[in-house]
Amino acid sequence: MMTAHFEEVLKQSHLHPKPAGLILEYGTSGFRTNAKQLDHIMFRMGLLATLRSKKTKATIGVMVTASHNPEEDNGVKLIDPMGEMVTPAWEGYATQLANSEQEDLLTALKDVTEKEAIDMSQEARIFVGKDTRSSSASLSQSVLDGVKALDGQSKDYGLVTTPQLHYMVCCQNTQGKYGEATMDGYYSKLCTAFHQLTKHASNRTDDQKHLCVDGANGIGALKVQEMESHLKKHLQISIFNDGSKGKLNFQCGADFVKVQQKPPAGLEINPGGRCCSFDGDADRIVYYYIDSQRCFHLLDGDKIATLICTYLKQLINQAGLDLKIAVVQTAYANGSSTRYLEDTMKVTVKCTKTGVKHLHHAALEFDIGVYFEANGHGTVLFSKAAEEMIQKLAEDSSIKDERKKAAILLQSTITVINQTVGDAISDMLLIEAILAIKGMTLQQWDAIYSDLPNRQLKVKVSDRRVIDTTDAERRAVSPAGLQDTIDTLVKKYKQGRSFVRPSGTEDVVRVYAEADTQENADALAHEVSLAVYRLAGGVGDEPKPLH
Ligand code: 16G
Ligand code: MG
Repeated sequence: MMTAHFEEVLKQSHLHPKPAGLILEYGTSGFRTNAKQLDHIMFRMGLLATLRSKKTKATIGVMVTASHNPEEDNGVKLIDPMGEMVTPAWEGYATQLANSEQEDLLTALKDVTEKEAIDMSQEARIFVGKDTRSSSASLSQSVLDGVKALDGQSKDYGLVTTPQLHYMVCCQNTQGKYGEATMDGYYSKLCTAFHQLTKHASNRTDDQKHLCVDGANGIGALKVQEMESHLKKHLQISIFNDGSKGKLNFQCGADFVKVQQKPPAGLEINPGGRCCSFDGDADRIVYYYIDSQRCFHLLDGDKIATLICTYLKQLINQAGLDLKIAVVQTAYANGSSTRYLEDTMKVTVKCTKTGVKHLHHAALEFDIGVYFEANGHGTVLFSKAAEEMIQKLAEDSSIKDERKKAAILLQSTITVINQTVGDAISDMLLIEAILAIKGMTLQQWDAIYSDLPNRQLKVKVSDRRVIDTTDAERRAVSPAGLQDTIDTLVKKYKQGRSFVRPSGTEDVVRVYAEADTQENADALAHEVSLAVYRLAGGVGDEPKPLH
């Protein structure tokens, strides 16, 4: 029987041949590279997702996207039954399968089925989604071919944001308890909760209801348009970079805005107006505005986490609930945000390695875990016990007034949040609701704390794996001497902080520096880049000073 299944795989795999010698790795967010190199990977991920589905006896998701990367790239990642990232052991299988030469593919497949003791007669069901890249249509077809070759059932959701596909998978595997696994189900769940929340905001003016969204010329723009009828004018969105003319992620989108610290091209920005940018698959969001001097102000993932945390803490207190709230960040979090959260707000802050799965995992440890990367990817996780306590209180007819209101707000807050993964649309609705309820402007939100000036740079080296880190990527243990050099450099600058790490998505080493002034942050980043270049095998020209 095993052989029968695999014969079909063998036949089909020749239609999706692997270029000999090509080696790719399932990285921080799946496979990601130039779209031309990905056809065999897609087919094989269709196969692997089918095995994963048989193993877990649940629906598995496969998303075709390269997020904020250029249009020419593409990528793929697998989604586990509860809508979370696929478990690490299977990331390993993904790499093995991807790198097997054509003639070894069956052996590699058999290896997984044996190691995992997979019952091949078990049914399999796969949800597939894709972003708007021109390569995504044929690549997602290759995923579907892989599923079919192993006799799995598939449902093609077509164009969806990454978090929408995570949501669908979770809905399906919870038999609708998390929501209905349709686009309509997604929009009505989120928008109903948004209306419930904003009902509590008194006298919102049209100005306060208006938001400019930079869709990065990607899927997020399409989906915000699709959502508009559900919002019923409770939120009035002007969409820019909707993909009708501009190029995906080109001079726009959340990554561009965060890294360049300036507004995207193609967006009309007026002083004081609220603006936000999504990335290419709408799982990141950052906010920003320009002041009356036309000076740009960014509200990144750290500011978002702080806003959400402040709001939730207040509600929990009002509701009289004993729930522990914590914030999970990475080393990229601005030092000011960490200090504010720990010293002023007195909440627990945990630092993890970069990558959604690490933050998500850490956030699960708390009653309420708010996690955000500075780049704008994040969400809030409520433990089952916390959700039940909130639910019970909201339905308790013996409590009144403030407590009751807080419990009801908390309940709708849970509903508006996509707990499976960071979701730009869901985060946007949550942020808009919080600002409305608190009657807060972006300037007021921004004033909660002031960011320390910072700079991110990248250095090309011949092999980025020579850099090994520890302490949630805050310290380099190799190559020898690098950390000592960084320590010495950091001491030269007031409020200096810097760290280096190999990128998980690009062939570079990333450098982050922060200091009391922008000049100092830039100078520190440059000096650390030079140290990386010299001690870790830099290639090409030596990094030049920024000024
Ligand atoms: C991926 C990660 C993101 C992380 C980024 C870092 C997921 C879904 N996405 O986009 O969380 O911030 O990689 O990239 O995990 P880097 O390693 O190239 O700096
Ligand atoms: Mg993304």
